Amino acid sequence: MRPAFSVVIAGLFVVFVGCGESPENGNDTGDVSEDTFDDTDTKEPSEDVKDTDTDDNGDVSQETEVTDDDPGQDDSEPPEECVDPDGDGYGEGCAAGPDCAPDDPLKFQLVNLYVDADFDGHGVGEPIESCIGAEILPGWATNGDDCDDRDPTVYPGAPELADDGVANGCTGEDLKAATANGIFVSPDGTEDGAGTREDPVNSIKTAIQKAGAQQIKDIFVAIGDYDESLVVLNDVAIHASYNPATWEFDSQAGGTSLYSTGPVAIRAMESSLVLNRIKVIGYRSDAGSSQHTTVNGIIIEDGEATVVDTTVRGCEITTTVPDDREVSCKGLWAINSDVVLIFARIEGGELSIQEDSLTGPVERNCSSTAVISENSTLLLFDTNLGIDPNITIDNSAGTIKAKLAGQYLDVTGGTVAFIRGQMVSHMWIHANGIDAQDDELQVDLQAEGTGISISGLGRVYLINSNIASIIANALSQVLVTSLNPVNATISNSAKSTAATVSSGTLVSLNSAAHVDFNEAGVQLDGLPEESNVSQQNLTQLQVLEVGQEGTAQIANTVFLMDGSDADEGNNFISLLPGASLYMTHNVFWVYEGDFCKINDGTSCVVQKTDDDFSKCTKDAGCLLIENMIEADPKYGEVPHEVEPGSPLIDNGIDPSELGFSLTTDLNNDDRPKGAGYDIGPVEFE
Ligand SMILES: [Ca+2]
Ligand SMILES: [Ca+2]
Ligand SMILES: [Ca+2]
Ligand SMILES: [Ca+2]
Repeated sequence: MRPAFSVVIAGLFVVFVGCGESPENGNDTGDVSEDTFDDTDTKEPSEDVKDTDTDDNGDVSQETEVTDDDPGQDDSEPPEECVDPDGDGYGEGCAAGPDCAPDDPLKFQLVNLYVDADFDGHGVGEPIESCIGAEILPGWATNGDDCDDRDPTVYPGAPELADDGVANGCTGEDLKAATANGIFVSPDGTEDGAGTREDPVNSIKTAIQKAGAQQIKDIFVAIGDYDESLVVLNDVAIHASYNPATWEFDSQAGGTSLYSTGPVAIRAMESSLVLNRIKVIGYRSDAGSSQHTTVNGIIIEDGEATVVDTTVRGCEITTTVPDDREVSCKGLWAINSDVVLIFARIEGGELSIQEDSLTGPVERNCSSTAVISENSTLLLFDTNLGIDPNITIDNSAGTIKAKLAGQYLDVTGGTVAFIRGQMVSHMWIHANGIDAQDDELQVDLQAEGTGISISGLGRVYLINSNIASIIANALSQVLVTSLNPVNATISNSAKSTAATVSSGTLVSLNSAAHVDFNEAGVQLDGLPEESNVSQQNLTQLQVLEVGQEGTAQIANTVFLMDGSDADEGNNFISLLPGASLYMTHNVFWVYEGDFCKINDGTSCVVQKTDDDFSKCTKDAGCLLIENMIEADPKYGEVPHEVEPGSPLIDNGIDPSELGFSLTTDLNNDDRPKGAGYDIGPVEFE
């Protein structure tokens, strides 16, 4: 028997996966879960259960395809002979099959699962019989055919990555550019080259056209810089960073970089794209007004992509902006696609808006996002995300407004698994030397950073990962030169939240979320007497915000907050009405101040002073709160070392009790060590 939490976790996916049988909204989730809490689930599965899904779909999403065998039928009204007391469509005599948990609507299918330590959808070892809901959680696979369960680039059917020393598909040999059939590209090639090793073309664009015409998939690109933007409409694998004399991979010589000449560096549609060892940089502009204000590194639309050992930077823009334009940079944008990122780094980009000597009203809006996932399935493995946007407005007068939004990961529908990853960033707005105009002055600066943002029916699994805060600063410096009294309204706001779940689901397992000091402030100089000044400076840190119909399931996770007691906006956790929160075996710590405060009422806010979780009621959305440890985790170097006595050690729950398989940690070391599982991304000795 598994504890109640596993039932809840498995079950919630049923709810959000959108089966016909499932409740229609998030408010029902709590009710279902409540029922499930008392469900002891001790019944043995029936003997004659059919094998509902043993196919090897090779799908990194690890989703099964068994949610509805007969989509044309109305499952809510099964045939009369179907005995289905829990109403999940499965049961004795039911068309969908027997129900392995007849009294639990959140579990219905019996499957043989294999441990999948590298999360590539292919497992190893002996099968483990499991009664589950609609989805297989990360860490499990429906097959046991992985030939290397420590390497997510290697499994049967994997895209072949040239010159990585292994046959990625488990059979044959490594593909080598020195001998392979392919189209070859070198800066020393020619536009009308044959595309051979001896006579390469000089652009990747030309190589893609040749590859399409010759029905060749592999393109080999020599070390160097390529100024071009790519549109990919056929299946190609771009292997880069080769010595053009030997066509051997050279890890020392600076690599291959693609510098976009347009608003999108690579746009792939209805195709399968492999990027291997390349650096992709979105549009660059050094100064002046940028030609493009919406810039993307890579867009994958209605297709699939495997991106390995690759860096993507959405933009490198230093620019002034016309008044009515917003500026945004995105690193990778997936739309209706399957994307796997392994050993990658994805950055929103270096976006810097710089204005000088303007007369108000001045309004500047800017955003930077590392990864956007729309109705897609993403696996990010050992991949880091970052953003680096800023706005500077100098020596200007009158009404000055600036807004900066930064995100690591924006998920609107679909499933994202973020495994062994890190997110670190910094963003700021500075307004310097702002003067009054006609004795009026208004400054409104808003910097807001969000680590993970989930909406729609999006689901994010955060496993063995770190979200470090986006440190947001909003600082203004006012210098009034006239002698007349002025009317001044000054507002500086700097907010950052590690994860926001507006709707959909966040699952955090063996991870860490850390929010750090933000700064919002104003310096006033030269104000004449009798001036009228109204000012507000707000800094806010939040680890987790869960909105209406949002669900967060947090286990074996450490939450850290670096903030001051003076910052009244700081919350560990903020639950809006309708939210659902499940937490077990976590460590919470605020570096300054006391511990958690929970406000009853229509919403549940866990702040950092006074009180404890006991006031976080079911009505407020706190459906399961247990084994919370409110203590200094005693990190040495976050999060890779701990000091003796750390509450992180051996205080975690066995992930299998929550329905997960987790046999390794952030460093690919085995779990557990010592007496039990540790809390956080790293397993300690
Ligand atoms: Ca059932
Ligand atoms: Ca595997
Ligand atoms: Ca593997
Ligand atoms: Ca290979």
